[in-house]
Amino acid sequence: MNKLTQLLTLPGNGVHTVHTARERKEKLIEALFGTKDTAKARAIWEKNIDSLSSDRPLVIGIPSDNGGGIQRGANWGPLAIRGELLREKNEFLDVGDVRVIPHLLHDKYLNEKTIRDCRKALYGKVVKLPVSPLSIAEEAVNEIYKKAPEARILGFGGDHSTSYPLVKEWLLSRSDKKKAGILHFDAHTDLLEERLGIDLCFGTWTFQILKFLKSRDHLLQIGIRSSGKTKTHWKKNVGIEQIWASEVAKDGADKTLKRIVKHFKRLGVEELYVSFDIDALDEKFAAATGTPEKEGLLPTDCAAILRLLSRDFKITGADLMEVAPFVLPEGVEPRDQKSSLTVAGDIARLLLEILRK
Ligand SMILES: [Mn+2]
Repeated sequence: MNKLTQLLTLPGNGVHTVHTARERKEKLIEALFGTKDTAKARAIWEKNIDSLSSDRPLVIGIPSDNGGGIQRGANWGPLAIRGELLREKNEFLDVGDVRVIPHLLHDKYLNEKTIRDCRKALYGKVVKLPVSPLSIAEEAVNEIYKKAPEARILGFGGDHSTSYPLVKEWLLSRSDKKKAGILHFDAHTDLLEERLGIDLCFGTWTFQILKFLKSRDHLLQIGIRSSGKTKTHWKKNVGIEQIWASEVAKDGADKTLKRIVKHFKRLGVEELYVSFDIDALDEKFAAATGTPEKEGLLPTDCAAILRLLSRDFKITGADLMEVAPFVLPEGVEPRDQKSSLTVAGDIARLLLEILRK
């Protein structure tokens, strides 16, 4: 049996439910595979995975919000984003969702008995496969790069901790670390070393990814505006370059793009991974998320920057994180929640477009 079809499940099905969201799941399966029949869809999906290649971008969902901590709900992101994405025809292969046990985060936090019990529950027998969402994602993405080293993967989260396995495996699979850079869109730095004793969560994943980089300046953050520390602190003490949202508002997309290009070119970077936390956008466009923030980036600026960036760099990996479709923050109209999902769909389409180049 293919390892991937054990680790993953049908697109949109990674959140284990019996009846909840059944219609949405069925709709997605029908849109992707042309049938409502799960057995038939599964056969097509397994065949797709067997013949996996790098001729078109791959989509993977990691529907886990167990690494979140303010307002959960991003576990429904992969299902909702795909629903928006499929409103228009798109060229990608959907490899499915990581199978999520919602109480787990990473296998390193578990004892042997729990791992054994969960293996039985997930795989029907005790097999040597991971059981926590981040561990399953690491193994699945690693397997994809083994099968298709040139694969361009677009991951849908999940809280932002689900970027950790995607970015880590992307970096580990690059032969020349000097040429690999990360552009990280976010309102927050996610640069804590640990949060309440946990080293892999939405607030720490970026810090934990730094050790896999050639050097810390190979990661550039954009959209930052909600940080207890100043920009100078992050640069001086942590070695991270940032472009805050206020600078983008002042300088505009063109000048910002030039800064980004200059930063990466100086380092000899040729290839980029784009991690996009939806809260990088202003809360007017991204209300349906755990920590919406005012005075953020405009979707038009992000689109201009990313499209032009893909002329100068190969963009070979990307993700869209923290989309929480059912979350309605105080003071937000249900109408705006819906439009924020439309924006998330636009960003997903944009990321696919730049991966396709
Ligand atoms: Mn984040």
